[in-house]
Amino acid sequence: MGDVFVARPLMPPIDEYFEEVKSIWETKWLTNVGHKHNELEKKLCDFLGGAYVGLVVNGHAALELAIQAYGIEGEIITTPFTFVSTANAICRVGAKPVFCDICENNYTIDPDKIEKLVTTKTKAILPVHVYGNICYVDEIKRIADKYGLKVIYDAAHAFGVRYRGKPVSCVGDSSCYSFHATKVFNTIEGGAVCTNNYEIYKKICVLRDFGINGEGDTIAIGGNAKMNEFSAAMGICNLRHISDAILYRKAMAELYDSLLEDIPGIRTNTVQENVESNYSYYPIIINPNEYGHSRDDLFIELQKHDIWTRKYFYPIITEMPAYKGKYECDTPIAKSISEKIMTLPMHDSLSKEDVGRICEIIRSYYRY
Ligand code: T4K
Repeated sequence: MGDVFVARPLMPPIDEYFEEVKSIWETKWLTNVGHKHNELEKKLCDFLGGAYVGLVVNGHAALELAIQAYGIEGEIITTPFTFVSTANAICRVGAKPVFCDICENNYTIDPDKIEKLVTTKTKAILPVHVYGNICYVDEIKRIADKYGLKVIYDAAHAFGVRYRGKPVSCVGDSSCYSFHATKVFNTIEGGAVCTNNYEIYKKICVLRDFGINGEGDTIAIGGNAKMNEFSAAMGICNLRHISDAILYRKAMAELYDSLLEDIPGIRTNTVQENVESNYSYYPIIINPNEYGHSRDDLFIELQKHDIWTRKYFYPIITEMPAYKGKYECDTPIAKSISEKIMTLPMHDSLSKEDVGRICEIIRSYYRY
């Protein structure tokens, strides 16, 4: 039996990719907003349901550029239960992250705890959709409207997720996607800001290209965050297969659910009402008192069988050396979840047999 990884990239048949990149040899146009780039932006507008999609070099750049495009320099309310990129983006553009706790049931920001963190310096909320679960978007909108705050979603885990029948990128002011190799949809490395605001889209375009608006017209201090043509071609190909890939993930998630449901101390994820998930990740919570082992024990046990799970997200950001002691943080639920959570392998190369074997190891290890 070979290694089973937590994630594997979605890859089109190699001939399909060759066919797609052939024209690059004719045009010799490799980067700087080429044909493939523009084609992918258009196709993603349709898929993500936003009026504008600004492609960038990765999901982290999408976050930094979105915050910069809104000119936010004050406090931004987010959660410590996310990939470190979220908080790094806030800090690196000169804003201050204010950490809010999450909900026990879906691991996203707890809207009941946001309001008491709002101060005169608060400029935005940056909630994070996690694993394919979405934030309480309606409650977040109500709070943002009440205090005049922008809402920029970290939608790195939410590509293809739909809420009440519409792509989830339709909520909030902007949604930032990651198209990293390990994500549901990838452009090898890549990302995008999806927005309905033309001014913001234009700012993203300028900021990703050194701040250049046209020849001799540098209007902002931007960096280089442009997506190259090979990445865009990968995206064009992968977009043709994404619906099948998500359906396959759904089937694997349902298989996990059925095989894990009666193991004491193992809690699986529940797909939310009115949400079509993308099954980005398959998180489980391990309750050591009932299961007989901690999350860390199970992590090692699975490794012994070449099953490579991940502790997404452990530790919480405020416990990382770069952040510890620098920010006030009253987030007991996030801390407790981060100590009990593990994401099991979930991708479109996972076989039913892999899932069966993983669940059998988890079952046999119960109180062993
Ligand atoms: N916001 C959130 C909420 C995010 O989760 C992320 C990224 C971002 C923002 C920032 O987006 P990007 O700037 O990355 O676009 C990974 C990814 O690097 C990162 O994209 C992701 N989140 C994070 C949650 O996970 P690692 O260090 O855990 O990944 P790595 O390299 O260990 O890969 C995991 C598994 O995937 C490996 O065991 C094998 C497999 N793999 C990986 C790669 C890179 C492959 O099979 N092929 C590959 O090419 O960070």
